Amino acid sequence: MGRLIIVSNRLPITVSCDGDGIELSSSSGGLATGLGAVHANSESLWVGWSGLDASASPAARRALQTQLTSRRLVEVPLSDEEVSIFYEHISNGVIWPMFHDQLERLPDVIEGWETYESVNARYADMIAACARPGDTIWIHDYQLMRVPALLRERMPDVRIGFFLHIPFPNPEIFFALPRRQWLVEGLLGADLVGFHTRRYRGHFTAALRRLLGIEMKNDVIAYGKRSVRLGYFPMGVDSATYAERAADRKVLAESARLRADRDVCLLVGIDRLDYSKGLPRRLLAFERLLTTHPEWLERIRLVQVAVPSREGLAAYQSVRRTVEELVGRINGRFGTHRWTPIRYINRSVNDTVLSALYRAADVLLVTPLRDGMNLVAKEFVASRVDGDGVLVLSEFAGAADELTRALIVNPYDVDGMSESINLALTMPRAERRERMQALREHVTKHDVSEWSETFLATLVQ
Ligand code: GDG
Repeated sequence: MGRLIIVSNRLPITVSCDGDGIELSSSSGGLATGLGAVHANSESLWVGWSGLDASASPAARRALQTQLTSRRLVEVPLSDEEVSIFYEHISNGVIWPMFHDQLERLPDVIEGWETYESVNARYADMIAACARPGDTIWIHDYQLMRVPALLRERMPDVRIGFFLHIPFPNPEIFFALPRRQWLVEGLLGADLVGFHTRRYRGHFTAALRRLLGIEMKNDVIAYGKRSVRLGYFPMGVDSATYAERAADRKVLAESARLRADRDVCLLVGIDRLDYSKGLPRRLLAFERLLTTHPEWLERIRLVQVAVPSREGLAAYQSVRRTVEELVGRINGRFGTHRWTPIRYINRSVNDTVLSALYRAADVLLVTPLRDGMNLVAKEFVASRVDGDGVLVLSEFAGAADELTRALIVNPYDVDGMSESINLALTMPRAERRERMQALREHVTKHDVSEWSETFLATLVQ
């Protein structure tokens, strides 16, 4: 029986470097936590970049190596220039906005595809150096879309799966990308390409039809002498862990602190500070609510966690400025000496506070303009062991296909969102509980282990 080799741009760790010393902690992002259990419970290897600065001392590098080896992690080192071109410019500056339908954010001139290719080739080389016959390779996400084809050249017979964590755009948008065919051909080096939803797979098959004249039959396409399976696998969360944490003493104490003022209803938002997450319109909807429903003045509070992200890119600095201006304006306009409408937290919070926020919220706001899945929505549901709480969810998050008993909103419709928030705040208890029960049944049944097991079982079938 072969091993599993997981491949992602970043390894599931955060490295902090102090001179020659090194400290490793586990990352808490969706992909890292999602695959963490698979990695912990098997003989797998995990290949990726450590995030360690290229200027770290040789002693620090050696210390890192030892720690990585003990965790079965294999590093692909990247130079500063590669990080800047492959990761920041092409992956986050071109592919990310395009795949989230934000064509106007593309730079006028796109340069750096050669670096994307050469870095992807280095990942392929590293996998080929580690893999043994019979191993299964599972590659993740938009930074590594050329790796399946590059690895196939090096290892024609190895079993390769690829999962895209972000949406695949409508071909009308995707076709604007100068290197569209080359990227698609990169993915077709895999035996199985997986998406979060049926719709994203539909966009991909439409692109294949138009670019290569290929049709899918029974989830499979014929590509040269090989066949490639295309599937959709909605990612879940580790619902048992969230449920357990929600009942933890520390979490309950923190949640009680958040609810100290019993007359104030709590709205919560938790997002990376990314333009795709729809924060400005969410804040405008909150402002509109305070204007059109003044009965909520001094009776609601929004706690918004906005985790800093990709701060080197101008688009991210700009969304941060917009969000901070809006928070300042709304707090200045409506706040009183005893009440501040928005509590804005521009850093990540620890797991205890995260669970307490999920547990304490009357309403969770998940209103992205586009989101591959959105795990925050599912973590909230998994945390509501009390069976209460309302989820307001954007129709443009992949999660909306499954979480149909949430209050579904159009994140571009500020008025509509504000009315939906009012509806959420005034929803009768029986309806809240009935909706939450339906959501909980889904999220508990379709958890992250089901996701990884189904993907891997489809890959080896
Ligand atoms: C990409 C796709 C897709 C967030 N803030 C804190 C914190 N988090 C954790 C959440 C959650 C994860 O980060 C965020 O996952 P999302 O799914 O919401 O969003 P992306 O980061 O954009 O992820 C997305 C996902 O990949 C998986 O395929 O769903 O569509 O864009 O797990 O809990 N964790 C802690 N403190 C925070 O402040 N501890």
